[in-house]
Amino acid sequence: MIKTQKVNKVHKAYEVNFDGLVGPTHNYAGLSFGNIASETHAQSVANPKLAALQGLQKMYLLMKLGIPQAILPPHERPNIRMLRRLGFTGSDQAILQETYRVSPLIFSLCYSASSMWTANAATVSPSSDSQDGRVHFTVANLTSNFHRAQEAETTLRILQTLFSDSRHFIVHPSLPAGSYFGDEGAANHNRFCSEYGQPGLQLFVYGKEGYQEQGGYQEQGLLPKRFPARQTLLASEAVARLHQLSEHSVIFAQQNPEVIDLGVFHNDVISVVNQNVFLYHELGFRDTETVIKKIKEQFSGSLKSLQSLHLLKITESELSIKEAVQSYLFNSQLVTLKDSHMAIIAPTECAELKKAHAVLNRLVAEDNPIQTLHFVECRESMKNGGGPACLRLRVVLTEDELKACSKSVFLTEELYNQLTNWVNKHYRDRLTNHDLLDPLLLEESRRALDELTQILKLGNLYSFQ
Ligand code: SUG
Repeated sequence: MIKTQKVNKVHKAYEVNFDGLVGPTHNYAGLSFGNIASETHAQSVANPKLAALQGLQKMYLLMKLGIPQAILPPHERPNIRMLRRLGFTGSDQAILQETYRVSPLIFSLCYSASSMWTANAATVSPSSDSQDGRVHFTVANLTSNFHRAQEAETTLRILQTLFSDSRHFIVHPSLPAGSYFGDEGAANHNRFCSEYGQPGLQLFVYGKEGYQEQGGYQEQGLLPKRFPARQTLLASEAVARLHQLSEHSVIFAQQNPEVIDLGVFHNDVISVVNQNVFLYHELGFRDTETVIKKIKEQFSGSLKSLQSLHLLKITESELSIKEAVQSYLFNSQLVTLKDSHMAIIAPTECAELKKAHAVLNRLVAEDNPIQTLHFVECRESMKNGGGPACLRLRVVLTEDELKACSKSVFLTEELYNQLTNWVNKHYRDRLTNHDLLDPLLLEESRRALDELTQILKLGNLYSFQ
């Protein structure tokens, strides 16, 4: 990492949300060990049409609030290319049949629509923070779960397509595979700043160091005992180096292993930052007080920020970790509106849990920048453990960078209507695990994705094209 801090010129910048569009094979396969919602809803009936529409409605709300909103397309599923790599041969349909015969598990992994959770697509650092003055992306390798690890290749291609201007952007391929460098992207990364275009302080949160699988670490309370820790410190450090961040503007903090064991598989299930506001749970980190102390020192020290920092702590008695996982309160989106007030976009599950609703009401009533509360319905995604914040990748862009990236994926009223019609035309409203065996699903999905690349003007993005 870089020892000195280069001062980049400050430009006005915007935070753009790149939401993952839910793909036509959205289903509940119970693939994520340690993600309680995924396990609980395994084998239930999914509604891909509703899932995609709920995602689009959330994007529409954000756009209407005046926040730039863009879209990342779904990945091609079933992933026939991957099945060929795994040794299956023949026609596409023959490959699917043979895969199911040999391993229903591999079959189901290759149908997962998990690319919708774009908070796991990559880690992003704005140009104001990087030594070379460019926006850096590192694609997440998602090595903890195969159904997610297969996303990296396509994510790289999509980001390189959208951010192709190398004067402004650099997209790094995912870190090497293997347990040492497990990287889950922006879900374990937060950024403090005064204004988006000002240099920021980046908080990288990890679950384990990377080499602690054996040797009594669990007994010492350094590793979770029940569920896996997905993000490693080694990976977070590598991303900070790749992004050319100054060592004064980063903090590495360990998640509390006990909360991972309660279902907090990513840090964005237990904290969220926007600019100078940090909403966190007192038990979220292994040593929360030290983390807060460091944030305070570095926010006023290296950022030289004159703005006050709002540290909004939620205690265990106000909302337990279990209730946080149930309601996904911390997976709300915290966004800055035009008048520099903030809004909190929470999942409707928070309105249904009295204690979560009370926390949100308190936050809005108190003296801090959060002034409005919106509930969004994303139940289809929530049932797989993906709340509002999981569905979006935040990218801070200056005016020049906005001009340099692909505009065709930015949501407008017209694009919203086009995509809504497109979903209604192509998506099923009921999908069971058994339905994945239907040979027509492959054709339907390809037809949908082919049309989508035309709507979004993405060229031939998919391998079947
Ligand atoms: O990686 N669920 C995803 C949810 C990702 C949530 N993202 C963030 N917290 N940012 C995961 O566990 C479940 C798929 C299934 O079971 O079919 C799944 O992959």
